[in-house]
Amino acid sequence: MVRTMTESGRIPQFGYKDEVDMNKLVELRSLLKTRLSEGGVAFSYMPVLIKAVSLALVHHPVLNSTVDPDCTTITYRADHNVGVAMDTPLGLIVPNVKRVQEKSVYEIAVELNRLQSLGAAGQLPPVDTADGTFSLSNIGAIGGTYANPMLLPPSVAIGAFGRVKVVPRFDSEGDLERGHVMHVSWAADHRVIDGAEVARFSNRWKNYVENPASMILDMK
Ligand code: CAO
Repeated sequence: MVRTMTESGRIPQFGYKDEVDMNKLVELRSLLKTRLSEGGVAFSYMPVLIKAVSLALVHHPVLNSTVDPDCTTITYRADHNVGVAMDTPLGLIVPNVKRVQEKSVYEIAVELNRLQSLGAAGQLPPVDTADGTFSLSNIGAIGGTYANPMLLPPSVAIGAFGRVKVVPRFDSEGDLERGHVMHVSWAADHRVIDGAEVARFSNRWKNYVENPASMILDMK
């Protein structure tokens, strides 16, 4: 953490934050969670949030690139190896779900369960932490609303999720209703990615998350 975060602190980072309507995903998860738990698979919001990242990266591949330390070479990565920051007994570890672009949401859930069990036991092998191309930090699993995530070099983008909260919202008729809201905070390497690209990526990701049914149109 000392080495990686010191290196990260030298990179000019662009921050971008937004609010996400989680109503449909909360409903979808409660439907699928019971079914998956029968097969022993824990199903949180993360598998869907991770898949939505991959679907959005298809349209914004620069966010899935890596750069060398002096930022003279940028490599666009074909695989979406999405790292997930884990709070483990050994401290912060960021294993990654490999080739998310080829995986179903179910397969991502199974892989996340595997990584979480190994992380909790302090037994994550180096292969699971190597070669991440994008990172996510679900700090909302612990609490909080916003975070300023820091890049994990050589990757150039990271997102942090706050806690899903129940809040009062107005519907399209102007009537008050119960809403589920989550905040997302992105950071990107501003040497290679401009802010508008981060905003467009975030909008596309947010659209998938707010309308999870739309994801099936773009899944392979
Ligand atoms: N808002 C509301 N509920 C949340 C939530 C959020 N943002 N994130 C998780 N939950 C819920 C889950 O849905 C699950 O609910 P059920 O018990 O009803 O199924 C429960 O909290 C436990 O989830 P989890 O933590 O086991 O699973 P996850 O896939 O959501 O997250 C992991 C996995 C590894 C990301 C998380 O456990 C973790 O370690 N988070 C901390 C990350 C961290 O330390 N970030 C800082 C890095 S920089 O120092």
